[in-house]
Amino acid sequence: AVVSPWWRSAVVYQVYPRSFADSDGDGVGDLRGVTAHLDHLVRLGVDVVWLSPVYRSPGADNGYDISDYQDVDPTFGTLEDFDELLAAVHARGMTLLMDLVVNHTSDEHPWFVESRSSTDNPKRDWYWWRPARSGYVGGAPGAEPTNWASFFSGPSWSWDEVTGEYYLHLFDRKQPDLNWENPQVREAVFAMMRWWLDRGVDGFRMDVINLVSKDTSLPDVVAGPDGLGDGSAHYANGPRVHEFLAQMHREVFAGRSGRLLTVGEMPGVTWQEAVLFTDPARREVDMVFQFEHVGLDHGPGGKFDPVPLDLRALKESFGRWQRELGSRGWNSLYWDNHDQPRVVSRFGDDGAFWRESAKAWASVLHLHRGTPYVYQGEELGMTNAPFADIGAMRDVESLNHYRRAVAQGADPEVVMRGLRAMGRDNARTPMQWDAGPHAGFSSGTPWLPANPNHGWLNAQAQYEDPDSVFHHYRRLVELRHTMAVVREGDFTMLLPQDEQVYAFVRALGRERVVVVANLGGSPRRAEVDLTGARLLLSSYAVAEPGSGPEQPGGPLLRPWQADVYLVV
Ligand code: ISL
Repeated sequence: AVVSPWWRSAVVYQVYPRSFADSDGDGVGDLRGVTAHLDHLVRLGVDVVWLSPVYRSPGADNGYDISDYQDVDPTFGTLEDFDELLAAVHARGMTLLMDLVVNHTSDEHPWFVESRSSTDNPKRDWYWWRPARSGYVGGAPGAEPTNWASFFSGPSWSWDEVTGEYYLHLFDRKQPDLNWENPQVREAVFAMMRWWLDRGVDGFRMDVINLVSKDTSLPDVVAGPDGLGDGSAHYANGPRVHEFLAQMHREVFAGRSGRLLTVGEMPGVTWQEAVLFTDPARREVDMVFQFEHVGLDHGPGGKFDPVPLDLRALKESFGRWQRELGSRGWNSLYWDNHDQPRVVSRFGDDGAFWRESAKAWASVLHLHRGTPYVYQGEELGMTNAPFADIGAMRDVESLNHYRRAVAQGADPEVVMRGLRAMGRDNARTPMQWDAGPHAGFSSGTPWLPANPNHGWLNAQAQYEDPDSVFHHYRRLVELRHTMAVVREGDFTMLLPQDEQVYAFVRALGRERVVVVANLGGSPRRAEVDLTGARLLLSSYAVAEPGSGPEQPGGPLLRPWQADVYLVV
């Protein structure tokens, strides 16, 4: 029999170090802060820590712009602090993933500094340099080599005066794209990865790794009114991406032992591609982060023009991924990360039903088949933050979007509404440890203020409350660790057309786990037969008399009531 990989029973916890815990009072979280709070993760029961970037960086995108891959940024500490953290993680029986950001570097990385210095230096071809569009003056509007929009607003090419050419940056202008066509680039990346594995890390979360292979003919795309369009058809899941990842696997991971894990972050990945990326026989990556479900509330104007979530669309999407990655491949499961607004504010109710809705969304996610990811603070039900105005925001994506949208005539208040709902800073306010100043995050002034709700919403309060969101997450982790049906069971969606109830069955042998979740603020009957079912976990602490599983026609669920049943 095939032994199933260890990570099928694992839960991963993402630490965003800038906002987790500040040990030295400079207002920015750091590695010693993470080490000091590892017992929070132990209490929760997670298996793996994914650490967002701590490498040397000018900080244009909070560390996703790296200027030295083999050092720690002084804001976060030193390599010695890193080794201490790694040892402390291992001592607690957990493993640690680094964030691997190799689609691009910082423009201050020595590779790019050299590359931009002349057209004939040995590293010129390590990045994407192109002359201005023919017939145009370099630097003039519309002279960019392609009309692709950057993820962070504006063109994805910037003009460089020194050598009179443009360089490609799918993200900010301070994040030039590496040219993976050049074998030396790949070798340099692989050598760096081996260096970290030799140091003891247990794998990588690979930033936008499905964008590394571009269509080298760099075609234009259909453009919007501002002359820019979505170029992703020419760089997402590109022609050589599988070849590159297979080479990475051979040159970096093959032959290494231990509890290794690789997860590729892949905007725009389809399930068909995901099967190929994660089929163990192909030796590329263990799992991928897909984006379908976090795009369902993006409106006609994009992510900052949100529309209400249609639950049927979510079920169609998740159901399809569960089915198609059922026998080959493996799913990652997430609502939150450092790029997404908080799930309880986004899809739940962060007012009257804060607790129940946070738990309901947690149960739905964690009982799917796949590896769940918990983003720091999600296990407390942390919410979006009240940003007064653009001056209170820090994220480069939000700032660029605001500047460009307002310059193009948008109403600033309308732009702010989109940013308040969807901006990435919502996920980046300090971790709420206790009710004290700055939520116990820092003794100094935090780089982004703590959410004012930390007076009642904090870890300390939740440890002591058996009915807390924290203990609910802890129980979900425990279910995965103790029940084979949660890890390996088949998945069947129920009631696909119901607009408010999310229900499904996991089955393994004679065991069935049935999840019945009312994801709305009004009572709702779920037409699910629960004869003989035993309640394992609910979003409500106390069952309402007569509301049990045995009701004819299925249970009548209270607002945001999500129940997990076992049928044997
Ligand atoms: O949030 C997004 C912008 O709308 C996403 O498209 C995001 O940029 C995309 O998921 C890629 O994210 C990763 O790479 C970015 C970095 O800013 C994100 O923090 C990182 O998770 C560039 O490195």
